[in-house]
Amino acid sequence: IEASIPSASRQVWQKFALKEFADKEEFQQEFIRHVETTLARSMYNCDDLAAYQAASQAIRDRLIVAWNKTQQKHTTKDRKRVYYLSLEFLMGRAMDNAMLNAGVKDITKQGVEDLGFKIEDLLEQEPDAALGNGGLGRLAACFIDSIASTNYPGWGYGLRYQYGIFKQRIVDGYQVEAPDYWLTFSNPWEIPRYEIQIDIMFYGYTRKYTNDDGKVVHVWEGGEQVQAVAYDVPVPGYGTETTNNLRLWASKPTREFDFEKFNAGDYESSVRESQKAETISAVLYPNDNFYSGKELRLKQQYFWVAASLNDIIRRFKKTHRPWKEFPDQVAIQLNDTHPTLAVVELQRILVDMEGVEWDEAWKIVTSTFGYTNHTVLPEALEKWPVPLFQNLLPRHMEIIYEINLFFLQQVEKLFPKDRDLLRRVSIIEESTPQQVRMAFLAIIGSHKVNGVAELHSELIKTTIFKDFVTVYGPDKFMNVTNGITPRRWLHQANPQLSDLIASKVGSYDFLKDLNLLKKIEPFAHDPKFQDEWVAIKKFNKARLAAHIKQSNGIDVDVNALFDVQVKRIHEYKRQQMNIFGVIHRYLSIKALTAAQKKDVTPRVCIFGGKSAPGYYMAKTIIKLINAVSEVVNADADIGDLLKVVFIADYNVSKAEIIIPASDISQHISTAGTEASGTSNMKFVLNGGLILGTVDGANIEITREVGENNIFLFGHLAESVEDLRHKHRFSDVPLDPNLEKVFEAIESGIFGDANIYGSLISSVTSSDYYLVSDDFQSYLDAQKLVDQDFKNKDTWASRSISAVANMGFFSSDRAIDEYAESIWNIEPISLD
Ligand code: GLG
Repeated sequence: IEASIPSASRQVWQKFALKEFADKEEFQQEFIRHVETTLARSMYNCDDLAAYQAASQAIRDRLIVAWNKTQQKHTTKDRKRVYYLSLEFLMGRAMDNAMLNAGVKDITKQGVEDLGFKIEDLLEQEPDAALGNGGLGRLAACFIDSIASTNYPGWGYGLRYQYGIFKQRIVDGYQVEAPDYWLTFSNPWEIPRYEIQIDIMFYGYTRKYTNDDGKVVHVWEGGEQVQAVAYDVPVPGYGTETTNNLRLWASKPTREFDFEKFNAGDYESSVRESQKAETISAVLYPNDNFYSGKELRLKQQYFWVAASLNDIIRRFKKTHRPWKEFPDQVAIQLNDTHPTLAVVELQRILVDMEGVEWDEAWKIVTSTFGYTNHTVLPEALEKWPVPLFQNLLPRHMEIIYEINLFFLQQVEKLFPKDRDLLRRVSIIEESTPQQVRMAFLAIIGSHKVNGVAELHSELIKTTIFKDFVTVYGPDKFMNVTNGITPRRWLHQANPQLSDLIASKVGSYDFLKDLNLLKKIEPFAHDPKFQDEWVAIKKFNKARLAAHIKQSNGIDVDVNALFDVQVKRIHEYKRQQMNIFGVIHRYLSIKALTAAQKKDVTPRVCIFGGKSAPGYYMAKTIIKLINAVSEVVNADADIGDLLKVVFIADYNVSKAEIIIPASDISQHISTAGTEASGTSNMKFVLNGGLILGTVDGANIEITREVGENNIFLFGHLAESVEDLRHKHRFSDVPLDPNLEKVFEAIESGIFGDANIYGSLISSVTSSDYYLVSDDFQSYLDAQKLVDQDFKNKDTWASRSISAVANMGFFSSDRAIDEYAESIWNIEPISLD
C-alpha cells in the first residue's frame, strides 16, 4: 500500500500507539484532556452535557483503535464478508453499550464519580440515534451488535438522516409531531470520512452504441449528480476485540454552488441546487409497515444502494480477483425490499461498466443477494409506478425489463401456456400506470428468501409468494426467527436482573450464550430466589412509576399489575381492542359494590407508541386512549383499581425503562398479521408474561417457555379469511360486551363521540382486524390474568421459568443461522 510507513519508522508508531485504559486514572486523564482541548472548557464550566461529551470522546478513541485493528485483520485474512443493507438502524443511545462492550464500564463509572459526576446523569445527556421506525430498524441494530459479538466480518450500510423519527408530544390528547434534529451537538459516535466521496447520478437518458469489438454497450448519462459522503459508526462486539462498521451515507452537492450563477447575481438559484442535494438524506420516512410512493424515497434508496455497492466493489477490486469470485467474497442481505435496487445496480455495473456477459453477471448477482421479508400486509409492499421509475433511473428500468423477460421465459418453459401464471409473477404489474413490484424483483434477484418467524415464513409461501414456490420449488424459501441482543435488552436495561441471574449461572457468560439461562430454572420454586426476583421487578416498576409521575403527573401504585402495550400504533396491532377492553374494565368496576371491589386486581394500563403522521385511524386511537385516561384516572370510584397512562414519545431509551417494569405485556395482533414482533421477546426476557394472540414469534415463545407461562387467546390465522368473508357477506352480530363499550363512548363520557365514529364503524361494518370476533376471548384471557396475578408465588415461578427458556431468542442465534444458511461466512477471531 502506497501510504504505508517505512519499517524503520514503525517502531516509533508502535511505541506511542493508543492502548486500552489500564485503570480509571488513564480514563480520567483522557477525560480531562477532552474537556480542556476537544471541548475547550475547564472544571469551571463543565456541565453534565460537556462531561458526557468528554467521556464519550475518550471511549470513542478506544473504539477507533479496536475498529482499526479489526479492519486490518479482516483485510489481511481476506475472507468473505456480509453487508447488511438497511434503510433503518434504530440504534438508541450508544454510550452505555460502548462502555459495556469495550469493557470499560466500571472504570468510566468510578472515573467520572471522582471528577464530580454521576454516570447515570451523563448517559441521560445522549440523544437517541432514532434512524428507524420500529421493529425492522431495531432488528437491524440488534443484528449488527450480534455480528460483531460473534466475530463475523460484517458491515451495515444505511443513511445518515439528519432528522430521525419525529418526536411525539401529546397536546389535548392528540399526537403532535416535532422534528428530531439529533445532530445539534457533534456526534462522538461517528467518524466522518470526508475522503470517501462517491458520485451518484439520477435522471438523464440512456443510449447504446456498438464498440470496436462489435459489442453493444449501454451508457447512462446527462443526469443530476450528487455526492455521497461516508460516516462510520464503530460497532463494538461484546466480550471480543471485534469492532465492526456501520457506514452511513450523507448526501452533499457535487459543487458547493454554481459560480456562474453566483457571479451573475442569481444567489438564490445558485444555492438551491446544493440544498436540493442535501435533502436526499435529510429525513427518515416515518411510516412503519406502510408504503407511500414518493419520488424522494426512491431517490434515497438509489443513492444509498449505489454508494454502498460502489464501496463494496472498490474493496473487492483491491483483491484482484476475477468477477466470478465476487459471491465468494461478498454476501449482501436486503433488509426488506428497500434496497432491492442493489440487484439492478450490480447487474448494471457488471454488464455496462465491467463488460461481463449478461448471464454470467446475473449468476454473480443472484449468488450474492439474500432477501428478508418482514410483512405480508399488502399496504406495506413496495410498488413503484413505471413512469416515475423510468424518469429517475432510465437505465435501471431497461435492465428490469430485461431481467423480467428472461425470468418469464424461464417460467414459460417450466409451465407452458400458463398465461395467468406469467401475469401473476411478472415484475411488472399490468395496472394503469404499470408498477414495478419490488418484492418480486428481490425474490428473483436473490438465492434465498426468508421470513422472520415460523408462521410468517409459512404464510409467505402460501400467500403473497405462492407462485414463486411453484416456480422455484420450496428450497429457496426459509425461516430465520428474529432475535434480540441480550446485552442491551437484559444487561443494560435490567442490570439487577442480570446480576441476579449471574449469581446462579456463575458468570455473565449467558450474555454471550443465552441458552445458559436454563441454569436458573431449578430456582423457579426457591422462595429466596423468588423474593429477590420479585424485589427486582418491584424496583423496576418503581423506576417506571417515577418516570410516569414526572412525565404524566399520574401516581401509580407499584403493587398493581403493570399491563403494557408499547409499539407503533397500527390497526393490525389492535391497540383499539386494548383500549376497548380498558373501557369494559372501567364500566365493570363502576358497577361493583364496595365489598366486590375488594376482589379486583388493581391495574395500571400503560400505552406508548407513535402513529405515522398521516394515519388518521391510528391518531384517533391515541386520542381515545388519552381521553379514557383523563376520565378513569380522575374517577374517585375507581381509585387505584385502574389507571390508564399514555407515555409520549416511545423510543429505544424509554423502552429500556418500560420493558423491565411489566407484569403483562400485550402482543395482540390479528392472527397472521404480525410477522414476528421482537418486543415480545424483550418483555419475557425481563420477566414479564405475555398476553397475546397465536401470531408471529408468540408461537415460538410459547413453544419455548411452555403454554402455562403465556396467556394466549383469539382466533387462529387459518380462520381469519373465513371470518373476514363472513363480515363481508352477512350480518355478524357485534360482541355484546363490545356493544356496551361503544354505547359508553357514544354517550359522550370520553368527550365528543364524533371523534371516534370511524373507529367504531370500522368494527361494526367490515371488522377487518376481527376486534369483535376476538373480544370475548380477549376478556376471558384478561380475567385469567387478574386471577393468576393474585397468586404471587406461582406468578414468580412462571416468570422465572419463562426467562430460563428464552435462550433461543438471542440475535446471536439468528445471526449464526443467517451466516450458515444464507451468507456462508465464518467468524474471524482477532487473536
Ligand atoms: C416488521 C414486522 C415485525 C417484525 C419486524 C422485524 O412488522 O413483525 O418483528 O419487522 O422483522 N416493520 C416491522 O417492524
